[in-house]
Parts: sequence; C-alpha cells; structure tokens
Amino acid sequence: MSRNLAIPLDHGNRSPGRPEARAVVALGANLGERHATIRAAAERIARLPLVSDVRLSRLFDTVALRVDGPDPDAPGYVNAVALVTTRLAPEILLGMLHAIEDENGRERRERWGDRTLDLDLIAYGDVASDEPRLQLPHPRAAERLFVLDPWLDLDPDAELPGHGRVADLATRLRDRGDG
Ligand code: PH2
Ligand code: MG
Ligand code: MG
Repeated sequence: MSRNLAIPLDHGNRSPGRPEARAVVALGANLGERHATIRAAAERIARLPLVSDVRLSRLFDTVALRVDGPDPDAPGYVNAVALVTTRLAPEILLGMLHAIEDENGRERRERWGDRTLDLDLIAYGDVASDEPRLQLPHPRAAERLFVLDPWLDLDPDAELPGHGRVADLATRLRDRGDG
C-alpha cells in the first residue's frame, strides 16, 4: 500500500501559486546593436521561468531625453514595450530584468546616461507600490511618449493604473509638445 507523502510532487509551472498577471516592460537602448539587443532581450524575458507569454511592440526611434531635456545630439534610442504574462512576483521579475540588463553590459554611472539596455517595469496588473526599490506603476511612465507610443502599438485600449487611458495621456503630452 502506498503512503501519502506530504511533499508536493510538482514544483513546475502547474503548481498552485500566484495567479497570472500582466506586466508591462519598457525596453530602451542607445548604444551598440540597439535593435538586436531589444529583440534578444524580449526573447530572454520569454524564456524566464513562470513567464508564459511575451508580446513585443514595434521598435521606435526616439530622441534621447536627458536630465535637462531632449538632446538630439546624443545617441538616439530604440524603444519598445513588451506585454508579459507571468506568475513571477513583481519584485522577482524586476530583479530578473536587472540581471538581463547586466548580461547586456549595462553600466550604471550617470543618471539617464547612455546605455546598452534599459528594462523598466512600468506596471504589474493593478499593483501600486511606493517602495523605493519597487515603484509601481513606474513614476515617470505617464510623462514619456517613448513608453506610451509603443504600449499603444500593442494595446490601443491600454490603461496606466491610477492615470487613465494611455491614449489620452499620449494625446495630452503631444498637445503640450512634450514627452
Ligand atoms: N531612458 C532614459 C533616459 N532617456 N530617452 C529615450 N528617448 N528613451 C529612453 O528609454 C530613455 C531616455 C532613462 O531610463
Ligand atoms: Mg528607463
Ligand atoms: Mg531603468
């Protein structure tokens, strides 16, 4: 007769855990092989454990935004957004995004300096967090057309939790000649 073991037999993707959530990740690069880096990063995210789906937007060419404003003389960015379906907790997902930045030779010297790869967690479901290490939604996303435009490319009905429709935010920034 077999005994019932108290050890769960399946630690894999089907084990009960957190429900799937939809995370929004912004990708940016202004050094190196920017397009290839962005595409490879999206594929890398898709291979993370507990990530079941990744949809990557088109790639957008954007002018570098520096601390003191847009700088057309700085190396231009390629920006994109990925919609990620995952059961990773947001802080774990964020840690893995930082690890992928590091794999791509990301250096952290100067705020808003040039970078081979930047991966920002813009939203995770409706989660709101003020923790310094996990700010959700991303505090500056509503002000950045280089995040909102690729997001709209994937999902014209997207909403940024606490800020309303992404399409309306983008229209307001454009009317202001900003973003
Ligand atoms: N990211 C920054 C600073 N400036 N400018 C553009 N165009 N795109 C970015 O992704 C970007 C930026 C800090 O993360
Ligand atoms: Mg960023
Ligand atoms: Mg970043």
